[in-house]
Amino acid sequence: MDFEFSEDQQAVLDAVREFCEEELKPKAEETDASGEFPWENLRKMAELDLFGIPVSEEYGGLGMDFLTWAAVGMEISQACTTTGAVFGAHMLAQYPLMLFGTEEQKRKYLTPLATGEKIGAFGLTEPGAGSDAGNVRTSAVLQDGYYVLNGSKIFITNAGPAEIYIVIGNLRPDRGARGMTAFIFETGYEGFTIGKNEKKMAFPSLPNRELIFQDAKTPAENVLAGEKRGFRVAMQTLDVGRIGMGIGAVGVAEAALKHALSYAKERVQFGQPISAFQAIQVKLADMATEIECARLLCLQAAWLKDTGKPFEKQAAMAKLFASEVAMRTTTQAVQVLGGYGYTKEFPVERLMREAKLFEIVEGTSEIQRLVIANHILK
Ligand code: COS
Repeated sequence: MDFEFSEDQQAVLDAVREFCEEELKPKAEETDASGEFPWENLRKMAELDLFGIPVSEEYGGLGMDFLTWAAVGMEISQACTTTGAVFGAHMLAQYPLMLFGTEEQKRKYLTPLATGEKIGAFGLTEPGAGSDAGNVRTSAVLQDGYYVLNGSKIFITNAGPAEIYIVIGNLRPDRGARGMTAFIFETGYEGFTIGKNEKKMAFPSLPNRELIFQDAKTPAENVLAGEKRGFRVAMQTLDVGRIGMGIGAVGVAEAALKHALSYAKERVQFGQPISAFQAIQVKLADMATEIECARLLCLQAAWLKDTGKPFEKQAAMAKLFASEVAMRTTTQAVQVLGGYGYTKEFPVERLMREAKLFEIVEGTSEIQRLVIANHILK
């Protein structure tokens, strides 16, 4: 087994690390506090071709793999958690197009997403369809060459700034998952509007908004993967999305460990840096070990995907483990910083609030355990 990145992968990673150090990290606090979508960061990432890493060159991508995408995502998330979350959510719109898009859909929609010219979002969740993803009630009817949708979506990451949306509607709401169908929507389509933004525990600069469909029309050719295949589209999208959330969680955990390490080396108590005390060393060692395990699980899931092997179980494990590691690591980082860790002077309290998102979004820890159990009991 080879754990080395190839020369090409390493070259991308080196460029990304430099970009993160110079551009993202220095203004990560500002990006978080601003409440503004991080357009400037995203524009620079587009210049570096970071949005289309696993997309083939004919659709504007780099033609690389999900392993590189995952490793890059970890670097971005570690440097700026908000930008990392946008990067992860963007893939939820790209991936179903990569997997199911017709040639025309790929040219029209995948290309601007891969080049970073446009941001994407994925609309599945509804007030009554969260963990129960098969219960989508947004109705869809084919009329005069258009699908007409009525209903709403909630908590949609990137909604607002995004210009391309993959939306799961239902041709037969009475038949649950069996009627679900995926559609492509663009900003400005008749009857399609963006609703309220959620005020959250963390990530104020990351939009999580409602999508509202009131006789909203999308052309018939914008059906993705064919009628009544929407549940499969959603599940397969979430498989990759879970790797995306895993890498975001690893980034948050790594950022917390870095702050804990530097504080422990500087903070003097009882006449020596607290890093000299075994009580602190044990915490730091556990944090580092767990992060390494989470990172390897995420990279393994991405590698399995790249090699065409089943990766769904590993993706769920990666998301589950990495998000719980992020929660444990950030909690311990606050503990290492003590009273200062509880203040807003240091970023670890923010990281702890951010970590909680990953245990919930794109399938709660409980759902990941169900998915894993289904696989191992098969
Ligand atoms: N890839 C492809 N097909 C899949 C799949 C996957 N990962 N998971 C399920 N399917 C298919 C099954 O093969 C089955 O097909 P058939 O009807 O042809 O046999 C069908 O989908 C139904 O599968 P299953 O019975 O397992 O579905 P459930 O309704 O029991 O749902 C869970 C399973 C709970 C795992 C699913 O609803 C889920 O993942 N929920 C969480 C959703 C989520 O993450 N929400 C947050 C969204 S944030 S964007």
